[in-house]
Amino acid sequence: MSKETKPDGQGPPRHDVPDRVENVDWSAWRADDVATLTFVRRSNEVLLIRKKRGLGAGKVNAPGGRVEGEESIEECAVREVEEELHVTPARLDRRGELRFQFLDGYALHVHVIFASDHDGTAQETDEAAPMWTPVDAVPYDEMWADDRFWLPHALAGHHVDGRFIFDHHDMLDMDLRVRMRGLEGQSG
Ligand code: 6U4
Repeated sequence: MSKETKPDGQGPPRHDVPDRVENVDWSAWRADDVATLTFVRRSNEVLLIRKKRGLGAGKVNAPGGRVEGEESIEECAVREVEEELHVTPARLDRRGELRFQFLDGYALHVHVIFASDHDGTAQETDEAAPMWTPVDAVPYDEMWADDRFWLPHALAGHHVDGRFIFDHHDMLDMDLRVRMRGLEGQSG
């Protein structure tokens, strides 16, 4: 068995990884993994999870995970919500992109998906416990540090584009752009 350890965001810092967003060459940036986060909506609630294993275990997040093989972003979103909660999300809408650079070299590109419909009843699995949560009571203190900055905009229907530097679970720096809903067609 190979002892090679791949970066996973939780390793020791590498000295060649910038700790400021502005010092990353984003045009050359390549993600080690592409992943989805899927927010299923039902009236004024959103379906969150208490994550039980993997990156961010113990935290509250949306269901999601890494893209596998040749599947599309939407196929990944549906598969991950089905695997984690036995719910099939429907009427998917891409709501943003998040680029995470960890100091150990790990780079993760996350697509934020919203689902305005779903099929099935959320059930606890080995991976996650479901939490239907009022949108005005999202427990940001129990989530990844970046979520409090971009998720309120995404919940309001806006498109988010975020870049973040993390040292393990600590957010060191970020750059967030929000495209307001309704302004897409405007120029100037
Ligand atoms: P495997 O082992 O591949 O099944 P998988 O569920 O695919 O695991 P996982 O759990 O290792 O992936 O972690 C990827 C998930 O973690 C993605 O859904 C995005 C989420 N995630 C990672 N960093 C995050 C951050 N800073 N903020 C956030 N979600 C993050 O909101």
